[in-house]
Amino acid sequence: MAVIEKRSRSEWEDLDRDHYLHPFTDHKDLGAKKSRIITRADGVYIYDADDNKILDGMSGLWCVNAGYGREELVEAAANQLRELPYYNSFFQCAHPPSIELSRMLMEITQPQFNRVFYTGSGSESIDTMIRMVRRYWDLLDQPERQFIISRENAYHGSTVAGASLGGMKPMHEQGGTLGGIAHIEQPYWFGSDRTLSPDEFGLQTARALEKKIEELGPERVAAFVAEPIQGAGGVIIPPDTYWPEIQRICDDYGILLVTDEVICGFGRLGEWFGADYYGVKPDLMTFAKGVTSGYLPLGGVMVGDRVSDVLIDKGGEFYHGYTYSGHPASCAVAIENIHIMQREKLIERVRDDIGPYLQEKWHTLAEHPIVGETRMVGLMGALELVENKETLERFDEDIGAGTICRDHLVNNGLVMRAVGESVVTAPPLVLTHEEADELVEIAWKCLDLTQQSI
Ligand code: PXG
Repeated sequence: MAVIEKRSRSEWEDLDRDHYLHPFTDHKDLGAKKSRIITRADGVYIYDADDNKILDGMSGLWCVNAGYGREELVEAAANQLRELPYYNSFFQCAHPPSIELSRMLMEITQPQFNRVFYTGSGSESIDTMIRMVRRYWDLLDQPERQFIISRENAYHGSTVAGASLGGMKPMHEQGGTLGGIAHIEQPYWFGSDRTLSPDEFGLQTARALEKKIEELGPERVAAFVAEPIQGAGGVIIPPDTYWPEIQRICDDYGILLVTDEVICGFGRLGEWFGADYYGVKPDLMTFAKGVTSGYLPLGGVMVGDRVSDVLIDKGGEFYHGYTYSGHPASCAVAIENIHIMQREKLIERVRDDIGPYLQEKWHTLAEHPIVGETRMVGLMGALELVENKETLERFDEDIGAGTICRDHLVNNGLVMRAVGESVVTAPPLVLTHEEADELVEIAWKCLDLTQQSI
């Protein structure tokens, strides 16, 4: 059965260092420190090559929503690979898994969504969405509507289009960016000077969209794209006033509203999608990650009637698609993953049970001397590390407080992610109460260790 050699931890580390270029990694640094080799996983736990058991407070990379060790998903993939491992959906072909998944997605999305385009990842979904948005306005004889507005510190993937649309400056500086993209301020109240109330700040940052539209010229703006809650940017939860005002502005100017649901979709916030949580009505939604709980790669774009009607009625052939658009095994896994979420009521569980439970525990961390703020919606949260709890003054960036804390966490059996001076979490939706207790206990202990080591 085994197709992979058995090797010692140090053999894996050496081969890894010598041959494998990792995503978002400084390889000189990695060569000195070596990778943590993860060998297996079950439930909410991962295990490394020394068999250390680690609670995965990040669901892999915000994706293993249904948890590890799901035989149903393994079976779904294996059965489909036996039946039909691959066929494309170009040239008037389709197969049952991709069609059935499309039908199911209609059921769990808002009523304006009746069609879906598949991709292999979140980045490809973003590229697809950008091409669709621009094509839509072309077909409406408004080709000058090219500008897509997104936000500073947003993350929308790392293809050229994804990196350009995202608001991560260090990414813009590597490899160049696309034109026709503009960024506005993010609704990050804690990161502001906090002279406004969160509600006032929410309105002000939403109105930055209106300002930007006016500055660019309303006739040149195609769409606004945003994560309902920014994930990789540090779990930036917008004030309650933010999204209703964004919806109003998009409606007033007639521009398309796109929510990037790559992290917020598939139950993370206790609703199927982030747009449902915030009560907004997007024209398009990009998704990936949680659609298969990460077991196989799959992404896509939900295309609302407003856009699909124009693309279909006026557009003719759309020259766009990927070899793995609607891959049969990925779609079969997605179907079973959605069944699991429905059968086990995972969304209701996040909304009414484990979500409120973990949130309450998480907020107890706000009492720690180096924590300035805790925040969490559904099972997606952050805490802000501060040097001075009274003034909320942050640690000097050069200290790397977030990374120090993250290293203590993983050495003590918990994965969370450092984003600057904050630490973020997004555990699997199957987290139990006991596991939530464990997560918060380890977090407290590691905040102590961080305080001592700074
Ligand atoms: N949009 C959003 C909102 C994302 O979070 C993408 C698009 C791109 O998806 P792909 O599948 O192309 O990676 C993402 C991905 C992190 C981290 O460190 C976050 C992501 C990817 C890798 C690392 O938080 N999000």
